Amino acid sequence: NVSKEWWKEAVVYQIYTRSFNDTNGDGIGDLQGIIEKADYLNKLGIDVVWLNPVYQSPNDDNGYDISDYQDIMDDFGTLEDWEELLEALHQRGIKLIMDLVVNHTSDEHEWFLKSKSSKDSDYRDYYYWRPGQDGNPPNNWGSFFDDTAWDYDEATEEYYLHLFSKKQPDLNWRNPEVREEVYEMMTWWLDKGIDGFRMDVINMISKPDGLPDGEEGPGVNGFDQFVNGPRVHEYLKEMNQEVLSNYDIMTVGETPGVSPKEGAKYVGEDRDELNMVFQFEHVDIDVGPDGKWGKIDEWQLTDLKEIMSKWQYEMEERDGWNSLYLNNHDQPRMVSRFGDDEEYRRESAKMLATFLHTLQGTPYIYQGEEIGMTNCPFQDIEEVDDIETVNNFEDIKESAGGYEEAMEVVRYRSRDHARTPMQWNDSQNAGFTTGEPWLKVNPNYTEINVESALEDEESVFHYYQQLIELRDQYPILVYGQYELILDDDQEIYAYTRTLEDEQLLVILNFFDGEPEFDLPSEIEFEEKELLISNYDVDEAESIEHFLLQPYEARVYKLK
Ligand code: TEU
Ligand code: CA
Repeated sequence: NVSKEWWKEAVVYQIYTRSFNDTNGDGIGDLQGIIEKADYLNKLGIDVVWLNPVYQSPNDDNGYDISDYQDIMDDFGTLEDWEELLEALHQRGIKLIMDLVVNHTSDEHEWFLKSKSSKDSDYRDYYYWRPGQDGNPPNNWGSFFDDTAWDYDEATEEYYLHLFSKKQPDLNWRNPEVREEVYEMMTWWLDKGIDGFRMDVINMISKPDGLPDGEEGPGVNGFDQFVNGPRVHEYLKEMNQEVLSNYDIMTVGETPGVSPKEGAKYVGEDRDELNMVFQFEHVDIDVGPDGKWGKIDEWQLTDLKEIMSKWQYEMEERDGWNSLYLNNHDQPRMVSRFGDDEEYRRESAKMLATFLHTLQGTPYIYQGEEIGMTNCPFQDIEEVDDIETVNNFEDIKESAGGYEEAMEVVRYRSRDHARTPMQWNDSQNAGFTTGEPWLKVNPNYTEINVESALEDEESVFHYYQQLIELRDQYPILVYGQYELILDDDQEIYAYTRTLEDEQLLVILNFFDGEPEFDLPSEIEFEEKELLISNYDVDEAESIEHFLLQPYEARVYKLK
């Protein structure tokens, strides 16, 4: 018996402001650009917008390096623009959640400038400063964007910790003053009327005593030490107590390296921490033994079923709630990765959308996903801006065995696939900007764009609209209990959802073959109703046994 909550019934739309819509011709998306598209968002039918960081930032990592938490990045506008955006969304019944990046700040944040100024500074202990060991860093931890997680400061002769770039020093959460500052800042935003937070790498905020060496690669060295650290739940309970519990909001924590069992500790109903986490198991499915930037791993549909089903079953069992996503600003485009971005782009985009919106959990749509945007054919590393791809490129070249081979990996995995400008129409720069776009526009914008999607009844956009409407209409889509069927099938992913005496049957062909579907005999019903499908289906047709078309998706309601 799952408890009812508005954030369980919501569909979230993620906006990467820099790439969404530019209104002043500087080539960078801005807050006015979102306001201009508020009716578009409303038309799609989404309930919540999640904004990637829009705070003051020197942009070493596109806003994930924050120099002032209580002001807006100049590129994006002003605090007044932000207030206007909040109102434009609220007027349309759309909620707004903000990105909370408090594992680290920018090295240009005044806390860090003070911290760095002297060993005796009152702010010294806001960050992790340690002496080296015989000229080497204090431990073996790696950074996601550099070899070592430590940078040496000549003036005070100590190293500071940065799990991401050296312009993103990690905050010291052991210091109660740091926690108080963070809670005050959160309260300031909540009092402005926002509806929640997405919390960046929130499971990395607690570092173990003594900062011991960790395991070496294939991923980032020391990962085992700094994720799900010893005091992380204590901090989140405190944050919940002091801040979150005072408001009717939603929270979603980004938690790399978390299993359902660990995940449930963050989101279990009686834990009083967060509402949901973004888990990474399914988006790491193609990460091989050499790590994220190594050789791309083959995966089977049964692997995906196993991961997703595990999360479906265990969240229900442990009174947690799933977040549902197949891409975001850090991941390649889902249709290129899990579907087919050529012949069956439209069909596979709809099939994957059906998948996301018919599982138990809250679906997150990443901008452009609703028109089936694809990965970008980057030819040259010069076309890529992302700090992660660029900083790792030397290593990628080495392990891939050459420049062209490395570009293959980039064309598969770079975060910039998600960050190319939103494709609004077929005019120059896809209607994103009248100036020079900050990042290359995907050349396929003449074909894939919002304007043509809105004109076409059969478009991916209209299919998303329909899926979102269905969730509003049928509580079983939100709350129904998931059960995998045809477990071993390598082409078809099928499941049922059950709520009281109702049942849904979801049938998804994940590939371009035409596999046979055989209805398991334990599924019994008298009447069936087709709720949605991505091909024309004869509704009278029996579903005991039939052939699926490439990337076909069907959802039936059974009685
Ligand atoms: O990402 C954290 C994270 O672990 C990864 O998903 C990251 O994108 C990287 O690809 C690891 O290989 C979050 C943000 O979503 C990301 O955009 C930021 O760069 C990062 O934290 C630092 O704030
Ligand atoms: Ca602009």
